[in-house]
Amino acid sequence: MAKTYDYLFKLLLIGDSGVGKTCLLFRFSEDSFNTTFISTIGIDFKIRTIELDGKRVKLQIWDTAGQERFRTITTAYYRGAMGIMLVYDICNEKSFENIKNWIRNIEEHASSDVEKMILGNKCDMTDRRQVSKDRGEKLAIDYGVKFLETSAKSSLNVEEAAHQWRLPDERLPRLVLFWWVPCLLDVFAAAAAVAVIFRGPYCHLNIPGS
Ligand SMILES: Nc1nc2c(ncn2[C@@H]2O[C@H](COP(=O)(O)OP(=O)(O)O)[C@@H](O)[C@H]2O)c(=O)[nH]1
Ligand SMILES: [Mg+2]
Repeated sequence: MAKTYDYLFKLLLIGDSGVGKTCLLFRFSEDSFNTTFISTIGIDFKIRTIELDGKRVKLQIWDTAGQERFRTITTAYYRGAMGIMLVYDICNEKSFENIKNWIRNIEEHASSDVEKMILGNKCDMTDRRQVSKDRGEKLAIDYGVKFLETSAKSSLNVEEAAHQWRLPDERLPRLVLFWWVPCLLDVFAAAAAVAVIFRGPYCHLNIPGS
């Protein structure tokens, strides 16, 4: 069967328990918000194909099965991830403070070039807000990552969050710039091998006193 996408992009949701990760996942994949199903079920991932820079990108979004409650997110969860959405709840100061700890956890377990984005969720609950948008933005600037305030309930910025990722191609120029280095090393190695085979080792050297 023909491939129906150009890229497969593995995204993860990370953050304290109760910040709305599972709701964001459902909002994004099924455009629904349901308050009853949540917390208990252990979903692995959901898939949706979107268009990004004219390419069909199959987003595979992984949600934790509640392991974050016990801080037992391991390397296995991070394996192969290209992007991580770090979520806090704007009505929960502690979940915001913990973003730093989650970033540390990512640095320990995930690949170093994984892209990150911070999401301040539940921004529909303005009357219960504890973390200002400015603080969220400042934290994201400190870590050099993107930032959005979202609401899985009202659906604000959920689509935007899914469309903010850079495709692997856009990271390519660095590779293209240095592709010739290994080629050059190969040429040197081949030349050395030819010299050794045809002339014998060191035969061209004039060793004084010999
Ligand atoms: N008002 C509001 N409530 C939300 C939002 N997202 C999630 N919730 C509620 O927050 C609670 C925890 O959500 P859940 O997705 O299970 O959080 P998780 O533990 O991070 O997966 C549930 O009661 C949701 O109904 C949101 O954007 N706005
Ligand atoms: Mg959950």
